[in-house]
Amino acid sequence: MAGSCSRAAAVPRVRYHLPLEPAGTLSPTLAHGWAVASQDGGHENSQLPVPNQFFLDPQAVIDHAYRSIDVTTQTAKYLIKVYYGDGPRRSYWVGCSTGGRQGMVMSQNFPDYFDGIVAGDPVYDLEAISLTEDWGVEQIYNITPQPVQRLQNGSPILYPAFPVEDQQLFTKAILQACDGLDGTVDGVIDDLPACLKKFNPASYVFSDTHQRLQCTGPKTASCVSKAQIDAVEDINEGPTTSHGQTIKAPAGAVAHHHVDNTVLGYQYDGGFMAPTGIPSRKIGTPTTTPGDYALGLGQLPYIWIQPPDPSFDPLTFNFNSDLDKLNKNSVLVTYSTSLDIKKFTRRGGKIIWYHGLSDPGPPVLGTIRYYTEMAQQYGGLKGAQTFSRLYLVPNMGHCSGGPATDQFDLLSPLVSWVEQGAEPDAIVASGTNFTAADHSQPTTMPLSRGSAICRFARWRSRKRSQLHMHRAPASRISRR
Ligand SMILES: [Ca+2]
Repeated sequence: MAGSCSRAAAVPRVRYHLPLEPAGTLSPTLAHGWAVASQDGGHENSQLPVPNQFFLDPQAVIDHAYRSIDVTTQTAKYLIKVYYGDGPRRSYWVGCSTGGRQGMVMSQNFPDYFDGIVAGDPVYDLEAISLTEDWGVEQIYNITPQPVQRLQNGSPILYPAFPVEDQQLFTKAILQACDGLDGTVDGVIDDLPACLKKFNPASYVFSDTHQRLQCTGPKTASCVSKAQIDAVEDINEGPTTSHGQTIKAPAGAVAHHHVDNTVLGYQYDGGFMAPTGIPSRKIGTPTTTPGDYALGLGQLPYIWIQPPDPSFDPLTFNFNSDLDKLNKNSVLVTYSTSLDIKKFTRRGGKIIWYHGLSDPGPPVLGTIRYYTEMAQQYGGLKGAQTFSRLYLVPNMGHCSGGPATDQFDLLSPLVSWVEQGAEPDAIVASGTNFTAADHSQPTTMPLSRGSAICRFARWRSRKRSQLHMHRAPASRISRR
């Protein structure tokens, strides 16, 4: 993932109407006439024996944190000036994942480089996200039947803990409970706040079979075990000590004017247990290890425990006794978790975040928390919306994927906002990944759909997994 999603775009003078393209991809492309630059974060994983090995090189960490973006941006602007005889009048950043984090770095630390920024599914606190991912995989590992199978490289196969039939049962339950709450049974939960008040996997009773999702006796094909539900609930809640105390990722506590660094869990959503949700990163498949094993888990031994110990098995990280080993200061975190973007906003900068509600990597609640706390610095949501937006995409996985309307263009509305003052509202989106298998009662809904993604309104934090969203007016949504 390192650097692979990052994109920098600098625009000389010309604007074009852009076709819809998948979220998180380079949009628009060179074919649309933009001057575009992209970079690799300062290293190529393919050239390293172990991808996370670059974390052992302090300069490589700085390059990955911010310097590669700085140098690339300056170089791109220089080349534009040389080629066109004049520098760009406007410059824009579009990125997802690491690219989303880098967009936030630009708003906080290089506020005069870009006029507009699109930051998707940002991994803005890598240490916290690494701990969330490690915690999640440990929950699945702990219920995997022994002996745990391993690939030749030692990576574990955890799929037997939660096979696809059980994943589908869980998805059936949450969709049966929540899909229709928004008025349309279509496999998408558009009213997640209402869903979260209603859906409790441990007590859910299927309306068609009148059986519980959680087995009341031995495990059968029509229920999932208490151990499986407990694991899912722990993944939802996020890391805690054995006394139930939440955990803070310490590197985030030294950033300038930093966001709350409590480590978060994953929101229940329609795509939570879809293949692109939790299964892709915490469970894996019969032949592949969970995706997080090479991502957040793989980072722990190289950067998040100090001193680094490449031989450390991240599945043995103890959320009680190992907390004092955590890295307390890393530019990877301190350069992207500041709430202070005043220099960016004072010169008219606009920033749009988006995040998949079923992202199994960086928890969507982290982006919501950042946005909410950032807004508090600017007079609340109303003040923040003079220069920013946050869009939450139901069912969408990390940057794209899942039974979701994951194809949309946020750059065009951003450009219109920066250059014409046209404030963005509901965004038209489409998707083609809808399948009957993700739905409790197969309907005649088409597999390709259009919808709208909505402006975020507010988050109530009585519980870590509660949120509220502004819903777009129905008249603006055209389903097809
Ligand atoms: Ca629905």
